[in-house]
Amino acid sequence: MTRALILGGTADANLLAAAIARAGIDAVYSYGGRTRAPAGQPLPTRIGGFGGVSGLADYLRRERITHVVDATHPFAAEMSRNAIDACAQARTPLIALERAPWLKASGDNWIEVADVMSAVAALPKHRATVFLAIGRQHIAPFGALPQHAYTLRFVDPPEETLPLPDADVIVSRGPFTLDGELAMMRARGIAWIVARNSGGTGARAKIDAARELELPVIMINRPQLPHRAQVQSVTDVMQWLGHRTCLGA
Ligand code: 3Y8
Ligand code: NAP
Repeated sequence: MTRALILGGTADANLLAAAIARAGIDAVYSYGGRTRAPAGQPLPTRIGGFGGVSGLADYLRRERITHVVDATHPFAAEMSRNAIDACAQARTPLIALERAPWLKASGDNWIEVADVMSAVAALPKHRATVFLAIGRQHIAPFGALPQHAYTLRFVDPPEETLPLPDADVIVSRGPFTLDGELAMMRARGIAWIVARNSGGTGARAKIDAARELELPVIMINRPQLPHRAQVQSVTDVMQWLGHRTCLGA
């Protein structure tokens, strides 16, 4: 009898949860507890960490999970690595629902970097207006460049003072629209954008807006993950779970 654990927290995970609920498959949706009011799901939901690899392996055994789908974000590397190790320990089949990275199109002005520290190093030294579209967890390194006027975007309002003397926070959870991104960038005179190569559609609009406004994007590439089975569509996950969705579902 199938009982799936969905490691969620993304738009793709939400689409998968809807398909699983429609199919009547027994499953649990899991959030990491990063946001105050995560979107509701049509599945029983748990919120918070498992307690590392061993905590997740124990959870899989205790909850008699038969399949794990890692539908987390490409930058949720620790969760993804833990899932690989815990599923190996508990001998639970694992698959990742991984969306393709954004590819540079003609007209894009990208500076591709490996990590946040390299993104800081890629910014100009002279004062500039910079849109940091990388969330809240990795802001501190930009404190090395206090001369810039930063626009940040968080899901929830900041709880503590920011390590940046000139920073304004937009509180919004996305998905975002091209018109909205163009209007925001023009109104704020944004000259640089720092983004992660999340892929998917929920955060793509800022990349399209940057191309239209001919702005440079410092693009942080995804962390490397150990090998795991992965697919790029909800339909493929449903088939992996042993459920044939009607075509085009
Ligand atoms: C808690 C679940 C939906 C899903 C929305 C997607 C799209 C919008 C793009 C920008 C970039 C960023 C950030 C972002 C995107 C979707 C999707 C996606 C980027 C929620 C969610 C949770 C989170 C966690 C949050 C992180 C932060 C990252 C903001 C829910 C809304 C910047 C990633 O304040 C914090 O601590 C937030 C932390 C991890 C990255 C960071 O380091 O700050 N996502 N985002 C999940 C959990 O607890 O398990 O609250 O409902 C999900 C979504 N975020 O409803 O359609 O699917 O990718 N999320 C990045 O791309 O760099 C925003 O502003 O342009
Ligand atoms: P992370 O750094 O890879 O994970 C750190 C720890 O958080 C994990 O070891 C685990 O704790 C816990 N955790 C993370 N995701 C979890 C989940 N779905 N269910 C239960 N525990 C989880 O994770 P992150 O980058 O902060 O991402 C956290 C969540 O936000 C994920 O659901 C992810 O899909 C979503 N998200 C992240 C980004 C991003 O940019 N990183 C973007 C959009 C959405 P334990 O070790 O205690 O088990």
